[in-house]
Amino acid sequence: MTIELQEKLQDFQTYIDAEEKIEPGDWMPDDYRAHNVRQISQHAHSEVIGMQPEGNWITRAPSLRAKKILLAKIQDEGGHGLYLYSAAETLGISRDELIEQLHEGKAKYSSVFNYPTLNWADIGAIGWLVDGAAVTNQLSLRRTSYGPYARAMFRICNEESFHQRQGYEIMMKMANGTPEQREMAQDALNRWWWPALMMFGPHDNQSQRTHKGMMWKIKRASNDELRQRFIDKTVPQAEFLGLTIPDPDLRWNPDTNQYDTGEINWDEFHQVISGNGPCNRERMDHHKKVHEEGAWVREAAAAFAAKKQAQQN
Ligand code: FAQ
Repeated sequence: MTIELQEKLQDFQTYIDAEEKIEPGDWMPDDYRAHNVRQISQHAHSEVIGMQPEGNWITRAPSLRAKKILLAKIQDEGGHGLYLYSAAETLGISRDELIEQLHEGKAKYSSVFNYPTLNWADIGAIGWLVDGAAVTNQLSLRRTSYGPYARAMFRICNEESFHQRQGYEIMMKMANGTPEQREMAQDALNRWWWPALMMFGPHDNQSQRTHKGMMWKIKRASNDELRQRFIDKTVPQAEFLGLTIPDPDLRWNPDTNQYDTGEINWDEFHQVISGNGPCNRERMDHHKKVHEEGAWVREAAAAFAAKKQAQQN
């Protein structure tokens, strides 16, 4: 490494340590750029693929009110994907390349969206637990060091908090409904609890990306810290619903002032992120199909932009 590069890297770190934001035109190490492209694009893919499990229930929502709320929520998730793709594009990669990486399996999306939604209670559990986990992570990402990513997070967090509450409302209705509805709510919690905990990624001592992510303040809290924060706020919410968290080892630890939990099934996690979860193939096939069907929209938009550009010249 040349002395000039060493000095640039040091200045960059000093700038980050002073809590300054890195903006698209600023000099940045190649690894910093690549780390952000990877994380932001995987985040964007998660938002967009995450529309599928819930989209499955729009036509079967139990009331017009429920349908309107679910439609709005799913549209929000699509919007989050768009903000995030735009943030990634400021790092010099095109939307087409990002989608290609997803289709070729080079880019991941959150493991949690590879589980099926079997009934209406699952829509409540997704809002409560999946959006609840997402917002726990995203609140910390509002302080991420890359400016466009941090700004996208502010808006996204406001919407995710509403999503969490709409999910909790569904769970509340079902948990206080008929014995069958209550059983559905408990069953949904049983199926979504562990996948929600897996959203935070491997334990800190197994997470290869955490060190650099934290050094560059791209990540502002570690996987385990965020998971614990989520557990500590969600367990009392389950108690309020009168539902049981499906973890026989869960108990309050007065010494740490936190809940202790059982271990996540990491084999299952690795299976899901390597493409072998219950719905991986279905999610990706659907995305590819819809992407192909939408080719004419992209062509029309590109032709319109080119025509406008020609008129301006
Ligand atoms: N699923 O070394 P680490 C939402 C990968 S948004 C799949 O710990 P890092 C909204 C990881 O990418 C949910 N892959 O990595 C919504 C890395 O792979 P790579 C998404 C996972 O980056 C709600 C490898 O394992 N949120 O839900 C997972 O330091 C409802 C090693 O892991 C974000 O993306 C996983 N669970 O930490 C939408 C937030 N965990 O790239 C619709 C931004 C880990 O080396 C409905 N992302 N991996 O091939 C992050 O905060 C971080 O990237 C982590 C992972 C925490 C996900």
